Amino acid sequence: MKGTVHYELRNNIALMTIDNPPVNPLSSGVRQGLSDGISQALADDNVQAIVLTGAGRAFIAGADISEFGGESTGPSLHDCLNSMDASSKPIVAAINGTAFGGGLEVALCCHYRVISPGAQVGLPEVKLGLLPGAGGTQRLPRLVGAAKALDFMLSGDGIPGPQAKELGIVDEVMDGDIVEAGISYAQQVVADGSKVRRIRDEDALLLPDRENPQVFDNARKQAARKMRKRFAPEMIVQCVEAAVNLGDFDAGMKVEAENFAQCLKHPQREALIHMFFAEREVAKIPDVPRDTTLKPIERAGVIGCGTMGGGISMSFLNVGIPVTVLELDQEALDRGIGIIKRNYDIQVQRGRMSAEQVDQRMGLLTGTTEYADLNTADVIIEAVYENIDVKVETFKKIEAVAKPGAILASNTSGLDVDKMADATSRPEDVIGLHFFSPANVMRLLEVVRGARTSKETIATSMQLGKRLNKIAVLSGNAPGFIGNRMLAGYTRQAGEIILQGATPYQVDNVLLQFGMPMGPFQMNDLVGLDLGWRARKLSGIKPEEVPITARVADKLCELERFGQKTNRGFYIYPEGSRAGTADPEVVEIVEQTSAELGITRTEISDEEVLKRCLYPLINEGARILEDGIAIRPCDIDIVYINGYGFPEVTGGPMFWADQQGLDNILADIKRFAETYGGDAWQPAPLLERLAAEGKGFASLQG
Ligand code: 3H9
Repeated sequence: MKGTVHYELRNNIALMTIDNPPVNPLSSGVRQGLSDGISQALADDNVQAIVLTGAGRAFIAGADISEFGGESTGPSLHDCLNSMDASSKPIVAAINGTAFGGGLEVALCCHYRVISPGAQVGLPEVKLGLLPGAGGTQRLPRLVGAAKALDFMLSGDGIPGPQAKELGIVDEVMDGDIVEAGISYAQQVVADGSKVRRIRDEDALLLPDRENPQVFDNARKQAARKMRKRFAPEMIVQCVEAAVNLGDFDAGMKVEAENFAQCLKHPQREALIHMFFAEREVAKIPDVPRDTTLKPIERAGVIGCGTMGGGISMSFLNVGIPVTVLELDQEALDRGIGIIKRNYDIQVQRGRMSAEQVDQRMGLLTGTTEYADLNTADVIIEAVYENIDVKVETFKKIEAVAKPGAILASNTSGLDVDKMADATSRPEDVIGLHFFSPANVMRLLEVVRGARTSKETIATSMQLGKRLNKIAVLSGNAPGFIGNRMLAGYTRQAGEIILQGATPYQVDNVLLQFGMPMGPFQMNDLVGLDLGWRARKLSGIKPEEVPITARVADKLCELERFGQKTNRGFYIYPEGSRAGTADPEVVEIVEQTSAELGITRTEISDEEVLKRCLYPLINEGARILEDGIAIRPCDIDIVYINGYGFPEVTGGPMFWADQQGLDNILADIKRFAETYGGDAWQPAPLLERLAAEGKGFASLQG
């Protein structure tokens, strides 16, 4: 059994300390310990009250997530909670650290709660596709009212002790040793007559909500806005409705149990729990030990203050790391710094930052046009034009000024990091740090290891990602790394499909319905169709050599339809709007292009559109695994969800592929190869092997 609960007597108080490192989830041993401890305390006449606390940094992090979907042993959590709730001796929760999910629900079964100021409480189940299923949906509304309870459960965010007191979740915030504070609180309860306060018996705050169905309408609207396509939010709202309208606690608990069971068996729950563990797994690099020495990062240098350089600088400033940003001339520097300031000012207008915070962040920023000014930086990231010769020259300049041991990083989105390392005499310090645009917003950071990058440089870069509030994934050094290499097949298929019979609007719509934040053609309009068009013109490529999938975009550019920036691209954008409308003229251009290429247009089903766009991601993902570019399938899932908007509720492309069945995917790929030919549909050997063995990508996870 995993975990335990220590039991000791402190005069007339039984102190129970949950011990299941590192964060005390409610694993089988903890449930057993809770159950035994309560029985022991109730049977001992010397015990007048019980104090429950956690060892280490957490009170209880919730149910043991790794037990979901499998067999569980030991007493059920509900049995433990019922015996606590029914206890004739008062129980005080001394919340020393994180009390999340089932952990907070345990505290709500205690009769009183005291908390350290720095401890957090939260019901984050919704983020895992679940609902608070240990009485949380029934007890919290009784404690704080339906509206606040819904807000708390639908956001899933934690709040610190003082806010928990303000909301009414805890009785006292207590400084100092929280265990001592809990014991003296319990002694006071005993001195006051040992009153036992059971939340289940209270309904004063529920009654007004019975006349106010608006509370639930609002919650549903909030969920639809913030958690598109999620299953759990509606389940939570229904539970709170039951708490309010049924009045009877046990009847409400029945609804909670039914809805929890529905969440538990829903594919979203499995996918989101996969994401939870994947986010932690990607930090583990098999050949880079956890205790690898980290280089201190106290100051950053950024080369280039355009869109990427500016966003990267903001990422550092946002976490208090001073930045020196370099531009070629004063005008470009002033413009870039002006944009950073404007971006912060917008945050102030939206109420997300104060003017003082902006001043403080801007105070950490220094502009320069001299490479020599980068000589104090612990990490220097170049964000110059995406061309290997330009990058190599930049690395020579960086090397000349960087202090010994500084990390020399490139923000390239797919170029050869080793070539840049070769330009220096210290390849062990060179690494790729691929931020995604807008760099101050997007969570993904692809960390690209070169052939000679040192373990210290890798470990420090992964840690730096965490410090910048990003999720860092390690990639090998191969063209396009993980994300952009996979993307190539996706965009190519989208381009081919519209020439074969679909419209750009059908393709975008299919992907939107799947849960992507935008379709490939909306994405093209956002990025700007002119980028590729101009690059092709500059390269002197002949019109007949332009890839067929770029022909429509190039024709749109000839009409000065560059995308959102000119209010016209694949879509028409009313002035000032980012929501485009379909344009029959574009459909005509697409049809005309098909005719010019001699392609007969036929109807393509939505199902085929989806498969043809997504399967190249999976097939290429398999190759990336075979080549050792990504360490694990879950690393690819994290990249695609956090960098490319792949819907989180699917668990990422590789997890989703397993759920579809690799044999089914392989059969479709073979069918597409027969119908459409070309090398695009060559199945990856790994995909063939796993399908033949009846396995999924998860079998590689180790
Ligand atoms: C629930 O409670 C359902 C109930 O309502 C109803 C039941 C009937 N279980 O994040 P960290 C592991 S649902 C198992 O790096 P931090 C984690 O995988 C649950 N394992 O630390 C990692 O392992 P490893 C609702 C868990 O300090 C290690 O602990 N609760 C659990 O940055 C350290 O984690 C939640 O959703 C768990 N519950 O953050 C809370 N939690 O070292 C989920 C963590 O092998 N947890 N682990 O990679 C968290 O949000 C954060 O872990 C926490 C600590 C804030 C607690």
